[in-house]
Amino acid sequence: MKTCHILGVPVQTGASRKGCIMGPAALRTAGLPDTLRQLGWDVTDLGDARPDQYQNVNHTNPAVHHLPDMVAWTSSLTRHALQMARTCDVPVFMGGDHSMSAGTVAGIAQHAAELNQPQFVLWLDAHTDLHTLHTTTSGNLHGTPVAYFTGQTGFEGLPPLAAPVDPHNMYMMGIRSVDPEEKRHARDIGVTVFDMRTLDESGVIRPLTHFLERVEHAGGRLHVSLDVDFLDPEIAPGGGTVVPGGITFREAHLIMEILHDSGLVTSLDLAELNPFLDVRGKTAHLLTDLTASLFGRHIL
Ligand code: Z70
Ligand code: MN
Ligand code: MN
Ligand code: MN
Repeated sequence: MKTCHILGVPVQTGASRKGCIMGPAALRTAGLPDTLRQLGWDVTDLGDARPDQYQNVNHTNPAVHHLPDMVAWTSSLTRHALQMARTCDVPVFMGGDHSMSAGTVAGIAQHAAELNQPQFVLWLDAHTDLHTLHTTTSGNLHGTPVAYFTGQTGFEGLPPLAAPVDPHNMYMMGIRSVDPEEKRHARDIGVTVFDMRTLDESGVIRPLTHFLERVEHAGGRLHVSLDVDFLDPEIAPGGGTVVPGGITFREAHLIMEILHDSGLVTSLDLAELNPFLDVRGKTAHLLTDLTASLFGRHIL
């Protein structure tokens, strides 16, 4: 039986609106661990992680806020993710705002380096989250994890990375809100972005299949990071950032089913669920069902 360890990550200080702290509780209430058990997985819920001891860290960009929180969460989550990756088949991280991924991906990538396998990341989001501490104008640190774990400069005070993810192994889908500095950064470092125009023109299957063939060919490990705002706000109202024109219910399930069939996914983040903004648990249930599709639920 394949094993899955689940960790709650109640962090909300990376976002502008409070509420993601309740994300792990909402996903448990929606039945995520039991849903995966019913699909035949050996599931262990590790409970919620805590941030490490807070340090005094300041930054020259006055917009940046809650940097000590991100530092404390990143060091804690890097350790947790490494340990989980060593001890189970597929770690799942229930956030929490997307700043969580600075730590989860850093730890996951460290494990891939131990195994001498390349780490790939599929970033499912309306945003590229490619700011550094210097380029962010909102100061919301959930807009920075990708630049951090790909090893970009401009993260003074954050833990040094043991194994940065190669930007060439980083694919993004659903992108439809990118700040000017992030555009420059995405081009400069060579991240592959399938924006909404690309998905409208070619559908979701072709870009995804192309990506999965690359992962398979390279013998890579695959981390999937799912931000609630990847999905259209009509089907996923429980997110803090409303960006119209997102992925539909059917596209989202299809993506998860194709990912499952590939057999390549080795870890998962569920980020940015804000139960305070959700409507009768709709988004928590949708994330649970999408995770079920990723873990092998079939219609027939
Ligand atoms: C914008 C910023 C962001 C998520 C919003 C938005 C960042 N680029 N990320 N919601 N998940 O503020 O830096
Ligand atoms: Mn995000
Ligand atoms: Mn986003
Ligand atoms: Mn490369």
